[in-house]
Amino acid sequence: MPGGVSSPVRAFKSVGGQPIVFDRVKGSYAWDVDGNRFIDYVGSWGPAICGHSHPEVIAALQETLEKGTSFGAPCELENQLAEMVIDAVPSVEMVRFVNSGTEACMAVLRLMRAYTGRDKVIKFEGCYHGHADMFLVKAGSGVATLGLPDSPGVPRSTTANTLTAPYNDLEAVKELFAENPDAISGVILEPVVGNAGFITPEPGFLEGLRELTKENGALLVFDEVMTGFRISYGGAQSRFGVTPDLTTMGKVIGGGLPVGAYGGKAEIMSMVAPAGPMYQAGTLSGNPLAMTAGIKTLELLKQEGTYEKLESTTQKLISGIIQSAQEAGLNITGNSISAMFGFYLCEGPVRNFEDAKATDTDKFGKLHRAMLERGIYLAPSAFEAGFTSLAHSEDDIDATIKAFQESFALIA
Ligand code: HOZ
Repeated sequence: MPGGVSSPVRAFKSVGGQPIVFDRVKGSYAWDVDGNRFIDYVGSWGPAICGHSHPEVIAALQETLEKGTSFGAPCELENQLAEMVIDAVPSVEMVRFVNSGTEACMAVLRLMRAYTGRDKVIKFEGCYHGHADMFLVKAGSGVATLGLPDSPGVPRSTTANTLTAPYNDLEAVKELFAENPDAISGVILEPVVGNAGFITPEPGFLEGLRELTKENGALLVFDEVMTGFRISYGGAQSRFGVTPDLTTMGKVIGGGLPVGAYGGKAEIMSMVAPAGPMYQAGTLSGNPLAMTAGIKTLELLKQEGTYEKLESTTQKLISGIIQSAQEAGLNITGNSISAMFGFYLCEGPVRNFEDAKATDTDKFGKLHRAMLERGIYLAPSAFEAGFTSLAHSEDDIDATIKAFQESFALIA
């Protein structure tokens, strides 16, 4: 396997040392093959919002498993999950299930172009929308983590249609629209950035994009692969009160199994085959096991008080992290929303990817190692958000803050 892994960030290249090889996960914990236990803040990169291997999710999966692993035909479970997504996410009137966030973003891009008849797209520096050719321009996640220039193998003719702007910069977006009249299909963004660390939208940014796209006959697309059902039950669009035309999802809606989805206004989604001419298909799409895990996860999240609990757990954690770093005399800036958090070892503020790059990545590598030695598993990159879950207890958070205190003191 290239780099010994199935996805680049996992190789620990930017933090040094050897990757931890997991054996099993449960609740807020992961155990490695040597039997060491870690409090996990990666949560399988987002899906494990109810905690790993939740007993109700496992029981539901066992029941579905008895009926088979794949149908390759419509199943009732797809209808159930589709209804839940449509009820929860303001922009979604129709939804198509796929198998990953990358696939969802790849399809939504085709849909943006098909619907508008325009080829160009605006994305933001440091945002990551999966590994489709057109998105591998100033991308976040593994591309940022490994400091890679834009990937070889991506034709220049493809990325010529990808325009980029700094996050939180409405003026830059205005200029791109002015320079490319009637050519831009839409603007796609992570409404809260989780692939360049953790960057929140400034007041008016999302609203401004909504207005600008409308004025220019372009679509607004929220990539809620990370934020969907995490920032709130209805995602970032619900939390910030800005409704895009289209939305991509993944992670939480699969409850730990491979699922992605894209959805939006019925008029636009009706372009998708076989309702319309825009082609997109998939053998395992709508897979019964994946639908089951998604349905059960959303049912658990819908229970009263879940998001309040996630918010307070995460706030306690990030406050503890910031305080511990400051006590050690380190520069730090950090933030959390609901069950998502992040910090940068720099003075801040961090408004965009350029600011994020000021973080001390060498120090982060040392911190990562020190935390591992204390039984805490953080994302092995300074440019990935952290994730909490309903399973993270007060004791877990206290133990984590204590580990941060010791680790910051060590690296200061
Ligand atoms: N690109 C995802 C994180 N932003 C997944 C990384 C992984 O699974 O290794």
